[in-house]
Amino acid sequence: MTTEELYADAAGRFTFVLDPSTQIFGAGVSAVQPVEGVWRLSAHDFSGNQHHGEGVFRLLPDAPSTAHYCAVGMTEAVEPITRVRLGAIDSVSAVDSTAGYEDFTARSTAVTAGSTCPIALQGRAQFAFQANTYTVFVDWNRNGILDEEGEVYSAGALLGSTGQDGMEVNYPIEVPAGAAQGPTRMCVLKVWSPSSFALYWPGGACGAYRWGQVEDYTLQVTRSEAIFASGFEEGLAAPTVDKRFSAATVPLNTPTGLTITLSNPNATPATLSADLVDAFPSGLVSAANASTTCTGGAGLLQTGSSVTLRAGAAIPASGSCTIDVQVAAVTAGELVDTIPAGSLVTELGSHDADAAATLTAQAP
Ligand SMILES: [Ca+2]
Ligand SMILES: [Ca+2]
Repeated sequence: MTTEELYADAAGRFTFVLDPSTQIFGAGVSAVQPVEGVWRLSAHDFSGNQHHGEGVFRLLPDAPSTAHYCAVGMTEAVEPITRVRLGAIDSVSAVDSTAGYEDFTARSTAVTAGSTCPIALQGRAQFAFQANTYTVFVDWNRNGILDEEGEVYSAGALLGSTGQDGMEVNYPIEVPAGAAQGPTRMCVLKVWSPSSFALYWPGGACGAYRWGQVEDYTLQVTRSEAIFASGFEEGLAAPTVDKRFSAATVPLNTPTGLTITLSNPNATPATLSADLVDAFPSGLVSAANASTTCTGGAGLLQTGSSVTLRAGAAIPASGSCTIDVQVAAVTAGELVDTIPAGSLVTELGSHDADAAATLTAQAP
C-alpha cells in the first residue's frame, strides 16, 4: 500500500496496492509481506459520520496447485508439535526442534471418503500458563488451496503441555463423501494464544505466524468399493437442473429471459461428459445471444430453437452455474420447455428429474 494520498476515480473506487513495502501487522501474524492467506480490509471514515466498512479477501498464489502450496512458517520462536496420530500415521518429532516447518509428507495413511478419522495431536507450550490452538487443514478437492470451506478444522487447544506429558487434542476429522481420490495434503498448524481465555484460531494455512510449528502430511483418499450399476460411485450426489422463465405470462413476440441453473452438491467440480441440449418447444424461439457462467469446454451452441452447453464445461464444486437466453413465443398458448431427466451427464452422475418450465403466451 502506498504512503501517498489516495484519490478515488470518477466512479468512487479506490485501488490499494499491497507490495513488499507495505507495513502490515496483526494479531498472531507479523507479516510485513503481503503473504498468501486470508486478509480483512477495514475502512473508517474520519469525517465524524461514523461510516465504516470492512470485508474479507484472500491472497492466493498465481497458480495454486498440489505441487505448489503457499508458504507458512514461524517468525519468532518454534514451539513444536511433538506427536500426530491419524490412521497409520504415528509421527513423533523432536520436542526441541528449531524448524518452524517440518515436511512429513512422506508419512501417509489411507482414509476413505465418507468416513470419520480421529486425529490426536500433542505439542509443547513455552510456559505452563500458555495455550496453543491446533488447526488442521486438508485439501480435500486437491486444488492446491488448503483452507477453503470444509477444509479447516479447529481441532482444539492445550494449556501448558510439555509435549511429552501425554496431553493431547482429540478431534474427529470427517472425510467428505465427495473428496477427490489420491494423495491429499494435510497441514497441522499449532500456534500460540495469550491464554485459554483468548484463543487464537488461524483462518488460513498460509503466512507467517509468530510462535508454534507447522507439519505437513499426506492422506491417501480412496472411495468406498460400492459402485452403482450406472457406474457412479456411492457417496456422490447427482447434479441437478432447474429452469425458469423471467415472466410466467408474456405477450406474443416479446422477449423474456430463460435461465437454466445447473447445481453440484459435491466437493469436486462436475464436468459435463456429453452436450446438454435444451430443445425449445414448438412456438418458442431464441430472441438474443445466450450466455453462460459455466466455464470450460467449448461453451454454448445456439440455434433458433435450442441452446446447447458443450461437453467439457464444469459445474463448480458445491455450487452452481447458469445458462441465460432470451426467448420469445411466436404462437399463443402454454409452451412447456423440458430438459428430460438424464440429459445432464457429468462424471459425478446425471440429473434424475425432468426440469420443466411453462411460459404462457397471450395473443394480442
Ligand atoms: Ca514437530
Ligand atoms: Ca482445496
